[in-house]
Amino acid sequence: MARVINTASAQMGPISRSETRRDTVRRLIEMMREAKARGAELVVFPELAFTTFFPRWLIEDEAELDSFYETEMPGPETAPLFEEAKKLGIGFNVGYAELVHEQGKKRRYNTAILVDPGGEIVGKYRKVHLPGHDAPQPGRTHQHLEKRYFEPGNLGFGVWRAYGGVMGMCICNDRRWPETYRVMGLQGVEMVMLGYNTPYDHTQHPDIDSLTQFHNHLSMQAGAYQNATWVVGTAKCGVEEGSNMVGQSVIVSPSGEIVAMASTIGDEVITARCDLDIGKRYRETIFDFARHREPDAYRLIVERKGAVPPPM
Ligand code: CDT
Repeated sequence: MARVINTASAQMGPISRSETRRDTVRRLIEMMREAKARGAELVVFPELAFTTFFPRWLIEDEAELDSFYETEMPGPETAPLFEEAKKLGIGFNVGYAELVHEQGKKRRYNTAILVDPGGEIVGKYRKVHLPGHDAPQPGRTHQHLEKRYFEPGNLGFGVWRAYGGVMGMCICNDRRWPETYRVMGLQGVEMVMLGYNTPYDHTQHPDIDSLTQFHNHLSMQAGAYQNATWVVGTAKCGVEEGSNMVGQSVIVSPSGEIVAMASTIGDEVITARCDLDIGKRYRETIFDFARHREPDAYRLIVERKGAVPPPM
């Protein structure tokens, strides 16, 4: 019997700094309803989906900074999303800024969760690859201070048995790193869900930045194909507080092909019928890791430690 997850990616247009969580959650619920009406059982929302992308500013007042984080999930303002999911019988993946007290310290993470159609959290991931800087950079119109506002995630790249398959999560910049997908691929991942906030000016090198859309898709398509997994990538996009961010949210098949793509830079739901067994065709042939990978050879190269090859 085919193992199909009818999946939606719910792209968001900009969230202004003044928009309340109540309003943002309302937008998410509206897209969740549309996803359900179109037959989806799982909907993937963006990174940091409840607020504007606050790492673009230097925020020195701690109380103000804290106001962008969730201290509980669900909390009073996010609970309606969970309640609606339960009512509709649809699961979701969503990203948010997480503030917790761990080992006697205040800790901040860029986090995503997977929620089942009963409204229960079944998995949590904390972003590992944090881009940008820990201090403001002169001459930039928009900062990218993720290294200041978050610690690297301490939960690794786990996978979860849910939705009849093996599900994994990563967040935004993680999608550019082959290790992200491979660590989950080695655990048999069948669908990787991720959200992103990607400004067009993220490197400040115009020749690289003009390739932002290409690199966005290249990373996800390569990750999908090379690890025989579905990848669902959901943007927050459009011009948010003056920062122009890429859209083109996609659902990518284990073949590496894009099977659904957003065509606006606003709130938009796209859907696809994701047959998990498509991944098996690749996992049992060209990417049969057990038969074809050569971990010992990779280890030799890594242990040499230098980029310079040894003399002949
Ligand atoms: N949010 C996030 O990780 N964005 C990065 C671009 C910013 S780099 C300064 C990304 O890789 O899309």
